[in-house]
Formats: sequence, structure tokens, C-alpha cells
Amino acid sequence: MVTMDDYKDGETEWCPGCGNFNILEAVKRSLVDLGKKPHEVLMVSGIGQSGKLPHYLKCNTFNSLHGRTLPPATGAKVANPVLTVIAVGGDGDSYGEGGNHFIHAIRRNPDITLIAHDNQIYGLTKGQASPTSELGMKTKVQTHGVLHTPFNPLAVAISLDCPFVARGFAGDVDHLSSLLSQAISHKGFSLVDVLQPCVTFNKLNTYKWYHDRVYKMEDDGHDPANRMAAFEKALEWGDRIPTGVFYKRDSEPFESKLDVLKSGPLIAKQYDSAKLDRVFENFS
Ligand SMILES: Cc1ncc(C[n+]2csc(CCOP(=O)(O)OP(=O)(O)O)c2C)c(N)n1
Ligand code: SF4
Repeated sequence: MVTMDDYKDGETEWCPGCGNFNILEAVKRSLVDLGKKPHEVLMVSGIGQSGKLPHYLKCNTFNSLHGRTLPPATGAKVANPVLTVIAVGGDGDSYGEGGNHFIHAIRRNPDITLIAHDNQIYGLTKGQASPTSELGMKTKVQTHGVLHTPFNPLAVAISLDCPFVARGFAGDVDHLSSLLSQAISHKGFSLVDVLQPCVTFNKLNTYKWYHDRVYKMEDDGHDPANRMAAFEKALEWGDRIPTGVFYKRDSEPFESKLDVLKSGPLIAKQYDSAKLDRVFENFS
């Protein structure tokens, strides 16, 4: 039986009270609930406070470049489709530096889960505005307030027909871990955007600010099979902020469409080193 201790690792470097702690707890809980053994899981991250999450979990990890989380995660899933592949990144990592990969990974639809720690700020580099920062939010750099329209990851994902689109809140670990379990189990690309207070640099979107606003869509009878209703929910942001599963549909993941994998995973294949040498010679 898998237990929380199987995933236990050392000390973290996050600030006390950071929302990332609860995301880490929720990830562990969902992996334990799903009965995933650490060697069956690969966590891929980029750069950022969020990108450190895999460092604090005892499982396979791959630390990529800033914004480059999804390409290696996709590659790993293709090479070994039995792996449970989870990508984590911040809102900067996932929607800013990695914005192009976000769009095209959804279109490609590998069976991976992206957990986006959405603290609406660049945490690691000490508090610049991110793609999801609110209009007018003042930061140390945007001293007169943010001038750009915030990126809406859920609306973009739904418009691209992403097979699983959800939003969780780091202040509600039970709900978040249930969303993560559903996302990890769902076939195809799954997005879980997580509202994550950054207690050090984001003085606007605090725990209290969220507690006053978030509600669970399942309590309001939202039907995640209804794409247009999901889109409307994705546009709701203000006095009320919806959490839960916005949209889900069945899909055929990218890797199951690849003929080359019909005879088994890439990692199980023998390769001809002489052929490989010839490829390298062509480029030398
Ligand atoms: C290509 C590139 N651009 C910029 C940086 C500098 N950089 C490192 S982390 C970071 C912001 C991280 O913010 P986010 O992804 O939102 O994660 P958080 O730290 O808030 O969890 C930036 C701009 C970098 N390492 N690489
Ligand atoms: S700076 Fe913000 S995101 Fe980074 S560890 Fe501290 S509270 Fe968390």
C-alpha cells in the first residue's frame, strides 16, 4: 500500500504560509489516493518557486528551463506511456514564458497533467507582474499598476477543447486533491489552474481575498460536459470566483495515435548504434 511517507522528502525553501505548501500536500494526497507508487510517477518542472515542488517529492523528476516544462513532459510520456507524467509551473512559467507550449501542448493532447501554481506574480524573481496579474495591480516594478489585460488560462484551454479543465484553491486542500486525482486519471491533457497566495509579493490576492470570493461550481449544479457553460464560468471573475471542474470530455491522447508505439514503448526498443553514429556524422 502506498502512503504519504513514500513521497516524503526534505526541507523546502518556500516562505512560511506560501500556498505552495498546500499544493504539495494535495499532490501527495492525490498520488496516494490513486495508489501510484513513486517510481510510476514523473514530475516535470521549469524554473520558479512552483518549479521547486518536484524537488520536495520522492519520485522521478526532471527540472527543465523556464517555460519549457511541457515539451520534456510530452517527450517522456511518448517514450514511456505507462508513466504518470505531471508537469508543474507558475503562471509566468506556464502562461508567459511557456505560453506557446501551453497552447500547442493542448492541441497535441498528450496524456499529461499540468498543475499551474497561479499566484498572479513572479515569485522567484521577487514580485514583478505576471500574465495573470490583475489590471491596475501595483508591484515594485509596475508602480503605477498593471496595464495589460490578464491572460485567462481556463478560457483559452476551453476554446482549444482541452479534455479536462479545472481550477482549485490552495486554501482548500481536500477539494484541490480531489481535482488533481480526477485530472491525473483523465485521459488526455488536463489543466488544473491553482489559485495560490504568494504571501510575500502579492498583497492583493490574499487567502482572505480568495476565501471571500471562491465557491465550488458543483454546488451550483454546473455541468462540465457543457462547453459553452464552461466558457461562461471561465469568464466569471470578481465578487465570485468559481472553482471545480469547468470542462471535461473524452479524448484520444497523442501517444495512442502514434504508429511507432504500437509495438511497445520507445524505452523498450533496441536501437542500432551504427545507424545513430551515421546520423551524428551527418551533422558533424
Ligand atoms: C527564459 C527565462 N526568462 C526569465 C528567467 C528569469 N526567471 C526565473 S523565475 C522567473 C519568474 C517565475 O515566476 P512564475 O513562473 O510565475 O513562478 P513562481 O516563482 O511565481 O512560482 C523568471 C522571470 C529565466 N530563468 N529564464
Ligand atoms: S515568494 Fe511567494 S511564491 Fe515564493 S515561496 Fe514566498 S510566498 Fe511562496
